[in-house]
Amino acid sequence: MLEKIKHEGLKSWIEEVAGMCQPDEIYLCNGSREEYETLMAQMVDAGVAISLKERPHSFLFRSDPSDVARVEDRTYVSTTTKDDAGPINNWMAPDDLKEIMRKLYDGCMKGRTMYVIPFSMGPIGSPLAKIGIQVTDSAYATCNMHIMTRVGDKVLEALDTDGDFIPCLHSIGAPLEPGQEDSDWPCAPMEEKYISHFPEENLVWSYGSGYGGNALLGKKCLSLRLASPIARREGWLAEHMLILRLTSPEGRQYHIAGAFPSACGKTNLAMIQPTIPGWKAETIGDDIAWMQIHPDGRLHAINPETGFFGVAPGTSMGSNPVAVETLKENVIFTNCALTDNGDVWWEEMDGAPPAHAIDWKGRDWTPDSDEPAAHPNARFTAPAEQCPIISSDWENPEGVPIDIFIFGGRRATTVPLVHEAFDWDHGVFMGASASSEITAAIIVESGLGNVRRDPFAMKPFCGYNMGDYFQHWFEMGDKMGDKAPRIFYVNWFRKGEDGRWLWPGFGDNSRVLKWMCDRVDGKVGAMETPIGLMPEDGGLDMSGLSVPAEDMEELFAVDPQTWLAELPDIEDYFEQFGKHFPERLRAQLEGLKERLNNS
Ligand code: SAT
Ligand code: MN
Repeated sequence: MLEKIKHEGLKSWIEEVAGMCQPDEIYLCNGSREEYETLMAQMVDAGVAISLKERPHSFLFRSDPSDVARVEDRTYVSTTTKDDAGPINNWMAPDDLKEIMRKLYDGCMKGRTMYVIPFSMGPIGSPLAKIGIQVTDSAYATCNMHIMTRVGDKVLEALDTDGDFIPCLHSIGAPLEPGQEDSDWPCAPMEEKYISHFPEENLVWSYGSGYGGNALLGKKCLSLRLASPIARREGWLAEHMLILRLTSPEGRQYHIAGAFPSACGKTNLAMIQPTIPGWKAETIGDDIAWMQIHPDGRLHAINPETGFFGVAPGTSMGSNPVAVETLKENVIFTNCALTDNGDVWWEEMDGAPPAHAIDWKGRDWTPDSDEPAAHPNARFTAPAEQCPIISSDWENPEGVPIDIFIFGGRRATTVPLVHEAFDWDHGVFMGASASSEITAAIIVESGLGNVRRDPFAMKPFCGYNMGDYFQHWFEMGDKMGDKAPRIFYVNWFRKGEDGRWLWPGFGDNSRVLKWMCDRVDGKVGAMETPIGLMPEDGGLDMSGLSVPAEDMEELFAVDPQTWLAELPDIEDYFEQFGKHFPERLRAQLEGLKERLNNS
């Protein structure tokens, strides 16, 4: 099986891992459709996957109830010194962490097959692409990798005999004794889960979880936690951002990259259907952007992935018709509910809830049940090429030139619908001080709904000291000068005192995007406020939409006292970066304080 591998370094790494994990068999993936179908058929036969009668080539999986999201407490950035990982990453020295994990890996694949997955993040041959090799004992992870990355022989060819690759070792951590019956979603207990990154040697070791970001190692592990320090060294950006193209009625194209924390609507925005006449949107990516300064001086972005791993609950014709279309076939669903006619269901799907379903835990469910039928972080894994508005340039190895950066999060109060940075440095401050209410996409101690700082939506994904990351952003701006993208901050989630959303969101967010495009072209003015530039009265195109005047006022309200009250929290947050904290960021904080005090 491994004869196909001509790369000695790769072969010896696989042999070393196999010696440690002791799988019954080793299988080298070729990335073919047939391979995917064979693996799926095996999982259906084993009762682990449910083939959906109502959706061609689509399958439902139910995870163990303990394995439903990324586990930030169990995620490590392991550098020689703690200082290099910085204050907001979990840290352990590489030798110590490896010693613990080697014991766990010892014999962990007994009774199982070890899949070897050669994959490329980014179009093979793109100057930005990176090759990884994931080894895993999960057929589920293997099938997901087929959708999310470019898997197969082409990758081995590109690697040739001596190319660079990033080794990514994954085990669910559940060896099988002879005769032992397997469970539907084997995984290790929480205290044995480790999602470990060794940026100094570009290595990922993940153990104990079969879920998404913990198991599909090309995604957060390689493309963000390892890629971010590589990007810093090499002078580019690896970001937790969607990429989309907007085309105006005049045919002018704008490219937008937006950073939002997990489960804050990145996929919805990436697939936006503008409600303003004549404007067209195309999707390029919904989660990760790799961006390099092009010879033309502008920042060009590629989406390193080939699929969408999106949150299912809330996805509907109202919120994201493009996703609904994308999900018609060839989809892997995880932790959704199963209807009696053999389809998936989740909360806020179109139409009435089913009278009966099987919930994500495999129990009978009716609309009277106390718990939701789908887990709030239930996911779909769908091929990007199935997206009806995927851009013809989504695999362009040169990427697309970014005009606009958007930062944002979920905030019920305080933060207005949109404001623009005065300049690049101020934009870096906006990204660095970004905050959001906690969503179900992560397991953290503080619980849902609490506000936390999530700089650049990279808190869980930055593979080095975040203070240095801020500095890197300043330096990228210096290099780009007046060719740098403009920076904006949005909050689609502001609520009235009665708890209602003030802004309709979804397709109507195009009104805000249009204002940004008009700003880029110098077509509209802006009002100066202490926190940034905001639309002038009537600056936002509201044609065909009626939002009560009081709501509009509240959406754009900036209360200096509320902002001043938030500054100590931002200051405390910044404090922890110590000598890594850039002076330029402190100057921004002082500037904001002064403007608020003078207003
Ligand atoms: O589980 S993932 O990390 O892949 C998705 C997310 O939280 O953004
Ligand atoms: Mn994400």
